[in-house]
Amino acid sequence: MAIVYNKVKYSKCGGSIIDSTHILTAAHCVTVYNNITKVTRVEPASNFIVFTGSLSLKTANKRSVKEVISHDQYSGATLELPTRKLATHSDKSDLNENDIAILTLSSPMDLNPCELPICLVTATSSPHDNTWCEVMGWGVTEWEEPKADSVHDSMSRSSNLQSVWIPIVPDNVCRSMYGAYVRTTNFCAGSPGRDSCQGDSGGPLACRESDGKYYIHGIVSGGYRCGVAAGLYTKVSSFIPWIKSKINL
Ligand code: 4AZ
Repeated sequence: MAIVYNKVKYSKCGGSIIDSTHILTAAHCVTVYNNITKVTRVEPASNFIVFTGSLSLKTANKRSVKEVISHDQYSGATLELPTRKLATHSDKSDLNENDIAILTLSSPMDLNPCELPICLVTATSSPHDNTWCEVMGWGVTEWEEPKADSVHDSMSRSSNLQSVWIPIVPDNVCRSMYGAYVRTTNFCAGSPGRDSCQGDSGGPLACRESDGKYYIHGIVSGGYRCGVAAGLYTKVSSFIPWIKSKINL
């Protein structure tokens, strides 16, 4: 588990250590969307610091980033659509397609017991409906209306890692909440009161498999507010070929 800190926006996202030099996160954590030009731009590596190796932000190791690899089909544009809402609500929420990115660290970690990689799922392993998985992050514990420039630093956020077990929501139920934004490459998880929230984006939804190991099935992507419905997650199994095309695992 890692924190992806943007020192230009003063915003924080989660990330997952997948090997000694790579952090898996969300594309919306590493891109800026210009609603005038309608262009999504990947931010420079120098904007980011990755924190690892500690449950507390205060004692974490800080690492610089050499390269930002964001999915080139990431549709940041969906962030601005009027349909950005829960199907049954009129308010807006974050709904992104191909919301996945990889950060390459400037130098490798030595993979001590506090900085171990999480197992990646295989391309054919979908999360199982109604099973429970763990989502974690340093995000807020209560929804706050986003500020104009999406700077979240003044929000009440935890300096210690938080986690909660949440259920994988079947696609038909997810679709009744988020409509056409539910693709084959994302899924819903969570229930009222059990959810991720702002600042958790990019972090892992990890499921314990029958071998006793934790596998990353989801990346926190967005959803309608926090704790009222389910959240939306990037389905990691859909992006295994993409990940392998970008880095040697
Ligand atoms: C966000 O804005 C966000 N309840 C993350 C997760 C969820 C909603 C919003 C899911 O980063």
